[in-house]
Amino acid sequence: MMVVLDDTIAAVATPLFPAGIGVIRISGPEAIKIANTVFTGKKQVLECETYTALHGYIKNPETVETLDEAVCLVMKGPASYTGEDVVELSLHGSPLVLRKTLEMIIRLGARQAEAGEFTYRAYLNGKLSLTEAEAIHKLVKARSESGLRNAFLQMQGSLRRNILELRTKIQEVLSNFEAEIEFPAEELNFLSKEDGLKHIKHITTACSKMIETYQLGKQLEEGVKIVICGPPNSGKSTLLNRLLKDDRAIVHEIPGTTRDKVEGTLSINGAVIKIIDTAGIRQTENAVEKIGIAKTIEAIKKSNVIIWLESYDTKSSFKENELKSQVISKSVKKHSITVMNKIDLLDKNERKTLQKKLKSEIDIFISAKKGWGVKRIYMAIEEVVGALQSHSIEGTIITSLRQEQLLKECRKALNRAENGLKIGVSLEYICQDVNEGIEALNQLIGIKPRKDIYDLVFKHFCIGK
Ligand SMILES: Nc1nc2c(ncn2[C@@H]2O[C@H](COP(=O)(O)OP(=O)(O)OP(=O)(O)O)[C@@H](O)[C@H]2O)c(=O)[nH]1
Ligand SMILES: [Mg+2]
Repeated sequence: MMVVLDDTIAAVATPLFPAGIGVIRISGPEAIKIANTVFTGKKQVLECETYTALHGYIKNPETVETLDEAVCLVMKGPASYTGEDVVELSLHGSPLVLRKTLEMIIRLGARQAEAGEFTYRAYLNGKLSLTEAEAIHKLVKARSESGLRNAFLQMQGSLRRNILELRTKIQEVLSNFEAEIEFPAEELNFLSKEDGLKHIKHITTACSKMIETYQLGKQLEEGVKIVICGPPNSGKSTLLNRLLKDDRAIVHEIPGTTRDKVEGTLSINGAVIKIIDTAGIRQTENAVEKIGIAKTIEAIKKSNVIIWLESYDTKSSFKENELKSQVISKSVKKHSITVMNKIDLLDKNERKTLQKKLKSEIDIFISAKKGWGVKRIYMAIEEVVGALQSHSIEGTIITSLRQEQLLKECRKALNRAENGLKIGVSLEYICQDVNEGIEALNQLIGIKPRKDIYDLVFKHFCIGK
């Protein structure tokens, strides 16, 4: 996108559907003049002090027709969101009136803002860093409280601070190496090879830790995915309905009822949880069921937590036990909760014997039909989510693919430097690698950013942001 900062942009900043109020934002050198023409209050907009709100009316300057009652807020640059003169007109939220008013503003010389252009200008004018801009986008889009909290932390600059710290550490290593190249004969106290290696290792570990938080950030934002899987007829759909308190999935005594994935959303402690019911896993010749099972395996791969549900009456054949261990072993890095269902079919003594026998294999015994033990499943989910959330409180979490890729670039460059040091490559080459690491971090926080940064970061914003 071409950046012409001497033009004035405008957009409706609130969603275009009937609402209490709707806001039109104008930014640029002509913002105040244009607002003065469309808005008539007790005072001229031109005479307003910065950060004052005026009550008045939106009028068509050509026909003098009054369109709406409004409040006009004037914020003069540089102390405004974009750093330029900004006017926000709050109207009643009629989409038609908002659109007509915006059209007038555009006829008076403003240009329709592109998506994210206000924030892009704020960034170009040094009002916020790249990572803070990304955080604003996340904040507007956040669907869960944890996602919101993380976006807010990032907006306040915590990610930027962490990256800057990391960058300082790399720069220290670099300047040591450079000094050694410059003054090879001097008996100065440069970083020894061992210490250099130690520092680099430290930095790559920090990069890795941040990279790991990407998945976590995504989970908190999009929702933690929990898949219910297990043999056919074990009561998976019954459990889904029970957890959602809704008749979402078809329950039937015929094994192989569920073919497509059935999903529902829960909110536990402010986190969004997506629960997915899947086709029962077994060896089958039925073509449709086979597709269903393939979908189950796919869902397991994409999930964060699996609930393996079996029931004491679905006598697992040898093959199915094998399938179970395959599923569980595929999920070693995930949280898995193993559950035994239909204990209502047993009497008290049988139940006790079964629980004793399967103590090491099964985490929770339930009856999905009667609702017994289901609270313990909620508790287990709560525990997993709590663990995820505590991470987000402890440290900053990266939330965009762009951030993840640049951290990986940094780590890769430093790994090269590390290997080079180990095998005695000359320091000039090592410095090149270290420099590349620094460059990746520069890109991340927007120091000397690439030309396509608008496409990478701002394009995804909504218009008016
Ligand atoms: N007695 C008893 N029956 C249950 C329980 N849970 C489910 N059932 C019954 O078991 C049968 C299968 O239940 P579903 O929920 O459809 O099982 P599923 O695992 O989704 O089965 P598929 O979709 O075929 O893989 C139905 O007749 C349910 O009513 C339970 O806790 N106790
Ligand atoms: Mg089912």
